[in-house]
Amino acid sequence: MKNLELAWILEEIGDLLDLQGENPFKVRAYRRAARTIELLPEDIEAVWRRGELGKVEGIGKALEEKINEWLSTGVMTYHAELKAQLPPGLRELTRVPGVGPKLAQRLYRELGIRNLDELEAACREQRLRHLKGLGPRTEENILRGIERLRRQMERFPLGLALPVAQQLVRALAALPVVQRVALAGSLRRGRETVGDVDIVASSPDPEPVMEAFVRTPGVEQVLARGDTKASIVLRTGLQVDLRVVRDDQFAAALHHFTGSKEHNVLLRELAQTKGLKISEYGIVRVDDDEVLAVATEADVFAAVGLPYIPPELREDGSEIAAAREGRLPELITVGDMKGDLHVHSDWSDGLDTIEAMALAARERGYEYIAITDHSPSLSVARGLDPARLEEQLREIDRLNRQLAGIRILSGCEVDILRDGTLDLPDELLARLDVVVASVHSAMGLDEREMTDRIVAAMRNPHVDIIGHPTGRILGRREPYAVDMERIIQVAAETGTCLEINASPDRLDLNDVYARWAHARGVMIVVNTDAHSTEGLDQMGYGVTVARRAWLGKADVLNCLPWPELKARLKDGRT
Ligand code: DGT
Ligand code: CA
Ligand code: CA
Ligand code: ZN
Repeated sequence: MKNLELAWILEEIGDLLDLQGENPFKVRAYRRAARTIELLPEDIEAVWRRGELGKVEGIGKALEEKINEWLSTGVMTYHAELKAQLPPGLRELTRVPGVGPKLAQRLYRELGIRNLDELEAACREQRLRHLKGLGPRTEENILRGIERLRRQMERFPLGLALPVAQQLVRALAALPVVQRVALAGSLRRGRETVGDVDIVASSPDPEPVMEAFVRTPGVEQVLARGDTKASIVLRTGLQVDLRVVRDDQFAAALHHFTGSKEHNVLLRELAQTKGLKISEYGIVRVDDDEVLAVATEADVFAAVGLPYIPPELREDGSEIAAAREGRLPELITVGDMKGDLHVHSDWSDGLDTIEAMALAARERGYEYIAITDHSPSLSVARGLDPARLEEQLREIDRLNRQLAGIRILSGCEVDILRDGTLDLPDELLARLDVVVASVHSAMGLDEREMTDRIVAAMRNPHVDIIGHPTGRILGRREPYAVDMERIIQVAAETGTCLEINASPDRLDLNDVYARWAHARGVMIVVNTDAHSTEGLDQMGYGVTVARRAWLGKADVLNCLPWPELKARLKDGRT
């Protein structure tokens, strides 16, 4: 699929037009088209071949021609020309908090600043304060923004890297000379951000594999290309490393390049005590230099007397001790999920009807799905007032009578107001199956106020779940100030569940907090917060976080069948 690449180009056009001070409607049109194409469930090339580009929402005549040119020639002249008109680093200036396109343009015109490094130098040399409307505070803020941006730019969010990496793996797997191919590195371990993507393949003939790899669509730069190793950088800035080995070396190589480094070091030490030497090439008995045959990763672990350790646990080395002592958990899998307890419908800011969401849940093998639309104070998301929520309850009743094979639970995602109260009356909350309470406003409260606010919500006898408990958006918004230790303690006391929000730009709780909460007796729930039927497919990201938190299916609320789930909810206990 070329959808992501095309979306990326359109997004860049939007940014470049914005930098040139173009008409905001035009700018927005490109950004909207980018969003549509990114979310399009179908391959854009297939749509194009049917001649139906013009039918896609937001693609007018002019854009259709540009896409047509790009799909048939690989070049979009308009994009190339726009890019040539501005220095390449200018776009990244607008990613600094507080630097919009207007300011970026002025900095370029008036001070000749073309990229982040030059902006940083200009701030340090106090040159910005001479521009009209700017002062020493601007320089300080920009410097702080650059520092934060640099930290974020070094790593890629899992949600961006994984689909691209899986596509590369599929393309390599399709080559006849490739025997086995798999993701490795931090991506396979499911870390929420990755430094780069690592792929391991086996083949008797690496050359054509390397050749195909460096010719991947969207490659901006080939960093290295050897007999067994190649590195590329994609236009999005994502680096991908590929190693190609002989098939009898594959398992050892996969294990090695999956890491983590700490895991590898400790495993090698353990191997040494058993007279073995583990390397990326295989396992050798030190006495007689005999090479042990390892066909799978399980064989690698078995060679040192350990059970298989899933990649998500291979992090700080404590997993090796746990494996030796037989304390490895049986990790949760996507197949264990019995339902989703936080999704939105078109009654608030979702795209699909309740019925469509329910049918999509049934298709995914779920037993239940809770519709949790927003509450009234979130008016931007068309939150439901009590009257509309009552109406929704009737609609859910009606659908439950009509649909077989899926149970629709009534619910809502109620806003936790600044003072810790909720914006729907208790009598109404009491009638819902599932109540998720979340913070969506006043995120700048100090730690004490924010913690008290969420604690108050957990003490409400109808609140079952705290949604996205720390409020972070990966790469865009830091968590709000909150005392998680206390939140976890009160969650345990009140029997409130804490959510792992599976949306890849949230992953909130993160793995560390989720593990910690579980250890203190808090029930975890993994929800997608889907705003469309496709959003339900993001469950895997949340399950990955749960696996990294060492959770099994008994630790996660929505692995329970409905009668048991009901009994665990607050209103079900009384
Ligand atoms: P990242 O890319 O920063 O998110 O993290 P990783 O873990 O993917 O690290 P990366 O890409 O540098 O290397 C992939 C794996 O290769 C790493 O997890 C373990 C293995 N590896 C790399 N360098 C070393 C090393 O110096 N010693 C050992 N034992 N293993 C290494
Ligand atoms: Ca990596
Ligand atoms: Ca790497
Ligand atoms: Zn939500």
